[in-house]
Amino acid sequence: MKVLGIEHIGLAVAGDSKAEEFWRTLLGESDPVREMVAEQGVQTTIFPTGKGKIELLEGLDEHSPITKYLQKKGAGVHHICLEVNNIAEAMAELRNRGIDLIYAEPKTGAEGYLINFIHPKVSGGVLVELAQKTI
Ligand code: CMX
Repeated sequence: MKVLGIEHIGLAVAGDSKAEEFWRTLLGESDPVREMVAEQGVQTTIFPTGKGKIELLEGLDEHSPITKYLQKKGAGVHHICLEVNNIAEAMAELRNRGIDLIYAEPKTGAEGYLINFIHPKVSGGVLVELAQKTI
């Protein structure tokens, strides 16, 4: 398993928050990439930083993991995402080492990445996403 680096940090934000304006100002980026990922229940707004991205996440409905997170913990860091070169290999290797992933098979996330997650209960409190670039 090869970790290529931090792909992004996912931040849970409320739809009416000032978060986007803040990140636009801080990063000097007036045109972040927006994508709705219905399967994940999220609207994403992605800012490049040069090394790794900042991904703002809004919940699409009450079933969204982001809506649940905001209700429980409030706005803040929702997950960190590590880019791997081969997610199937990474999942097999982690399972051999006793680390379970949330999905049996990878799903397609924002920007076409193949993704899976390690539950915060397993990692010591942080939701960890693994992502493999496909495009
Ligand atoms: N970070 C840290 N802890 C978290 C957490 C997070 N992101 N999400 C939930 N938790 C904690 C809760 O606080 C709770 O802890 P306690 O038992 O101590 O109270 C526990 O985990 C269970 O919380 P829950 O609200 O019952 O949440 P679920 O177990 O139903 O779901 C999770 C948690 C991680 C399995 C679910 O959020 C999930 O499947 N996440 C993966 C998909 C996802 O998050 N998609 C959005 C991002 C997509 C993208 O980046 O494109």
